[in-house]
Amino acid sequence: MPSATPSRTSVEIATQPACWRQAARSLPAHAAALPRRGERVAVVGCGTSWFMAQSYAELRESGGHGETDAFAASEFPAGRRYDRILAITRSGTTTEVLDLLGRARAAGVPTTAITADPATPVMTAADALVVLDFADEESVVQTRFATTVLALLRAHLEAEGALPPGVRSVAEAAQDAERAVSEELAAEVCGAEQFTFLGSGWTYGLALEAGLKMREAAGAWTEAYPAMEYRHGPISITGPGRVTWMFGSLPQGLEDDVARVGGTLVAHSQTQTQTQHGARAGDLDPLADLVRAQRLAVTIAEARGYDPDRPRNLTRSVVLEGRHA
Ligand code: F1P
Repeated sequence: MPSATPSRTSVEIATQPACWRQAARSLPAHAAALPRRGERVAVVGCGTSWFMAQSYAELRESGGHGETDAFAASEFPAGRRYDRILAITRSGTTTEVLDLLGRARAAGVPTTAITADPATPVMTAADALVVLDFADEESVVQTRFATTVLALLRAHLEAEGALPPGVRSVAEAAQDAERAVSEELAAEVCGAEQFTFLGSGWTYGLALEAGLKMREAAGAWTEAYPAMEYRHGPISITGPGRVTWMFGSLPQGLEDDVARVGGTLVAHSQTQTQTQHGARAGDLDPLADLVRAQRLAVTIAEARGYDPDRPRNLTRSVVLEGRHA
């Protein structure tokens, strides 16, 4: 049963529309530290921050701002040369990120870090910094910091005059998020046994993050795939009492495929054909849709008797002993 006092996680989730607007307003103060048009950029992070890195990399490259790759900080390919490495780390203490920034400095590659906490080692490890302390969280499980980073980066692409086709402004996304923080979640979804999250392009990172959130906060059985990969095997998991959740435009035929195997489909955007005819009333920006998945994670955690503020097996950041001062 949900407790009378809402969890810190729930409270922080509800502040996302305001955080995204504040991030967009703060852009002029941060723009000089962010990747320039044409730069070849690697975006890195761990966990949630890695998934935000993936979403941004897709948005940036498909918006025509330059080649952009995303890596888990621990998997950065040593031989690659980039014009800039952009690191995302809420805590500013994650060992793999700090190690990578150290190696980049030694190799003379410019680095920028986006963090929530200015009193941490990342402040000296990176060449340029973006501090989004207003979006920091008490919650161990990341929600608003991650989406606020993406809102800032999205606002930056928007300010440079090119978001990929079909991607809305941050102002519109924030408006959608107002709905996402308050609209009721369907009982059928809250009671499901398994969840497969799908995305395509920049929304694939959101699907990965939704899956991680549900595992971290609720210990839920989740999977995440690129939307077109789903029919190449993963659909075998779907069935009655199981959910398939699409972030962004629904590929043709997917609705029928999920129905055929008896699964429950969650999709808050139009199909790809409908996209060509403009947005449909009721569509939700995919980043706002992630807010719904965060809320679902809290709902399921509480239903299972877990405290979303004290996730199992998790700490605010992973600091590996003996690896970094
Ligand atoms: C990254 C991170 C979190 C994860 C966990 C451990 O933290 O992997 O995404 O939920 O709490 O740390 P950070 O580098 O963004 O602080």
